[in-house]
Amino acid sequence: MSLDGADRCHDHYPTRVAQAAEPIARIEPVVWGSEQDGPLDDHELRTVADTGYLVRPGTLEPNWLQPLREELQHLGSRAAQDDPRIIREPSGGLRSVFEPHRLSDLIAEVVTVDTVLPVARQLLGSEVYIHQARLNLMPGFRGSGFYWHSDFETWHAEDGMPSMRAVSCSIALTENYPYNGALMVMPGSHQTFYPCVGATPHNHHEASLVRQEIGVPDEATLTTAAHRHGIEQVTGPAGTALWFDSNMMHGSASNITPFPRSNIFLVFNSVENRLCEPFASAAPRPEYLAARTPQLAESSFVS
Ligand code: 6CS
Ligand code: FE
Repeated sequence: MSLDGADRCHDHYPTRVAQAAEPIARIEPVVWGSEQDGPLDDHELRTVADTGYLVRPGTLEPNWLQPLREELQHLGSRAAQDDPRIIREPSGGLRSVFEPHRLSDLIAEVVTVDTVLPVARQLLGSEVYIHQARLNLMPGFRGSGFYWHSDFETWHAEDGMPSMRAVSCSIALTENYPYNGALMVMPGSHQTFYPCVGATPHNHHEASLVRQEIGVPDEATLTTAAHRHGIEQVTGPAGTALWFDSNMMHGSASNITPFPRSNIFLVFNSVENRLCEPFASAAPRPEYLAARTPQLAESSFVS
């Protein structure tokens, strides 16, 4: 379902409202393509539709992993101190690096491997482009977590993403144990949009990427959602990909173990779902957080 013209930018999911609002049932499909459109089989497609996520071990072969971990360290040490794409932990360590696919050819290659790009195209049922990419380092001892949130709520409110037709692919570069900050999801929560209370502060991303307090559901809503959907933790060896719907409620605990939980986080958006003006923010976020001018690359990949 792709809306043309003015309908395309109609706000179906009002959020950042003045007082608590009822949850809104999702109107879009979750999976837009079918079995013959890519590498996922019918069971995998149904898993994504029903739960909102899919774990695919072996997405990156072992020979990718050490070069990527070294690249991750190089990016962190090479980046200019005042580069806004570098997000640091309160302790000063590296937390995230945005636009890594533009800073590293090796990471740009990951985007187009046959276990990544074709899956995104199949799930979204169209050509795709990178809405946002980041490296999350979640270092040992000092990696602070990510509070519960729906990415789509932020991308809708602050980036102007009109519909739930985007999918995230988080590829583990280190082992994800239950105890080193592995992602937690609420299976099935992708079918409900939870409006959040509180107007978007000016330049919100300068705070929210370290600790998000606006654009997160209140504790009563999260309690109801957790009882309704349960909580699953996604663990697995390096090279495993977690695909999850843009509206999946997720979060991760802090990492006080010696074992880093680093991943490459790629967000694919459908070319049918290009950004409108923000639905609940005065100004769009910077290009490195939300691509507003995706270009066609030589690999016929829109990045
Ligand atoms: O604000 C964002 O776009 C980012 N924030 C989080 C916590 N997850 C999604 C995304 O990377
Ligand atoms: Fe997120």
